Amino acid sequence: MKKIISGNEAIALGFGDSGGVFASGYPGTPSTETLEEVARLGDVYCEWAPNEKVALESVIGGSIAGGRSLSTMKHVGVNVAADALLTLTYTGVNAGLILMVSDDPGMHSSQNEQDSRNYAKFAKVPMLDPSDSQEAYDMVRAGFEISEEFDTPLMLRTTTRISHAKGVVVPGEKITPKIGEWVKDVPKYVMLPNFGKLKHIEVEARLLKLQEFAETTPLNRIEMADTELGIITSGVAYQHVREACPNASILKLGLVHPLPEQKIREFAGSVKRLMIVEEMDAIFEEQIRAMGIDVEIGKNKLPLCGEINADIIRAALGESEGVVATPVEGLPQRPPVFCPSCAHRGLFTILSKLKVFVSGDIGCYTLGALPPMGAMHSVIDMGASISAAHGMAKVNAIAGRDEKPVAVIGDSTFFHSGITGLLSMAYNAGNALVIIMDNRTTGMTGGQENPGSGVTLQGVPTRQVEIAPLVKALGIDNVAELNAYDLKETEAAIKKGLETPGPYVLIDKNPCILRYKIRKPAIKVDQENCTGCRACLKVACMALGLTASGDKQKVRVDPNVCNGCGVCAQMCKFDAMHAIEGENNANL
Ligand SMILES: Cc1ncc(C[n+]2csc(CCOP(=O)(O)OP(=O)(O)O)c2C)c(N)n1
Repeated sequence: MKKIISGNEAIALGFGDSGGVFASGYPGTPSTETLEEVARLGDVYCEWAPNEKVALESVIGGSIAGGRSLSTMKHVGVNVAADALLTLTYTGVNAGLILMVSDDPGMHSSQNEQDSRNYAKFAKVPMLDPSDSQEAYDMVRAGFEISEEFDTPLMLRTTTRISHAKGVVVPGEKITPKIGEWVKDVPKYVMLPNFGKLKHIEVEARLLKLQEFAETTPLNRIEMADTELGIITSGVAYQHVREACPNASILKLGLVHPLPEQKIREFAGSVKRLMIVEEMDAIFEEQIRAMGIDVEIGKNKLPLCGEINADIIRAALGESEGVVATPVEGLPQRPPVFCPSCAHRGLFTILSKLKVFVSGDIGCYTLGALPPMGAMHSVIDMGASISAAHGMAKVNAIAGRDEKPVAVIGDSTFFHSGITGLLSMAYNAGNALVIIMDNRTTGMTGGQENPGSGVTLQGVPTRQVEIAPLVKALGIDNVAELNAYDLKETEAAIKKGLETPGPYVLIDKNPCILRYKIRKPAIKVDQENCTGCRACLKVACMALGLTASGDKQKVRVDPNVCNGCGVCAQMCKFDAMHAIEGENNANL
């Protein structure tokens, strides 16, 4: 039966239909919905891991135990899982293993713009790159077969447009899961140097076999048309090529590593001009040029950064001037902001006031870096807030500077990779204040469960990991609670943490209002008392605005947006903002 589904949904369905047994991943846009969809299938076991390395290692175990396994993550997640991947390529698999990785060209929702095709080359593993939802589905099914036939993990790469755009999928026949033998095979799975050396030779031989396979597999196909222009492409770029150059001949690569050299030579020899259209890095182009093939148009005309579209391709061919996006004058700026009544707002209001150096992390709280808060001064990768703050404190001490850094991290990020940084701070006698915003969810990626939320991906109640005892067990003596909705209390707690020598941890346990659907009555502004001083606007809440009142502009609250946290009211020195009677808005 035909379905109209996204690439992520198609991959989940393909996994279920391929007899998939075990899936594990960590949320990250644009990959997140894949595992959520696997959970919705209902008949396949899946789970959120605390980070991508754990996810990949868990599915390695699943494959060794004989079940077809899938791991899902965003591009930067592969950096976290790379240690496992780079040796998994040596051990190979028992049952098929697919690592799905979603790239984000254009950085719609990421801290960098990595091209995961580099990892396939680096790890010497096959990679498939679908161009629509049907291919995403089919490539999961083909991927398990390739993985098992060649005894290799396989990477399935999507980009944002493939993961999120919907298309028609006609599913194939469902395979009932067959769990294979759980075999003890020391030379295969124990990567001591002696076994590893032999395995490396096998990996190189496997790559040659995969190259032969690449020449004949229908995953790579030539669509011959006008021979004036030939284009080599893959993934979503194929769709843009079809739109921009409907008459061109195309070599569409589905298996993007390793490349089919003979097929590429044959194609290049049959067209007058050769163009390579690939988003981000010049991975095909470098390899094809190294084959001694003349490429007329590639990264000399196409961008290395951001997404490609049909206009950009036409411009590279000299058929149009290209479209330069010019911002429309006079539109109001709408930067991303904290949700109305998010607890992060109170915290950053105070951090901004105290003008401390904030070593930040990745999550909703990263918005604390934006104006008017401007209260986050470094953000690198998940978990870096704590370890970087530790390094800053050490150098500050050497330099004789008396300033203690503040690290801010969310619960999911703390579980992901903050724990080891804090362990180092305790062990190495560090001196930073660490604030853990434990909103009991992975907010930034849409509110996924995590080890602190008390529920699994499959909706089953489970052990809820408490952060305070964990922090104490890591060797931190000073651990206190914080209520970021109470500005005075927050300021006092932060000052105490800064004045106390050594590592100090504050934990805010206010739940995410969006994830837990917390609703409170709106704040009202007493127009008589409001002087229009705008102190309340410093909390950067989208429920607040200005309204003309006589010759003044006074503050108004949009009751449809306000969620009654009362943080703005605490900024008012003129008693002009009140919670609706009978409600204690400051304690959600
Ligand atoms: C290595 C890596 N994996 C995944 C992501 C995607 N991601 C961004 S923030 C985030 C977690 C945010 O949750 P939390 O720390 O609890 O903060 P919240 O958004 O709830 O405030 C995730 C999974 C990423 N940026 N990097």
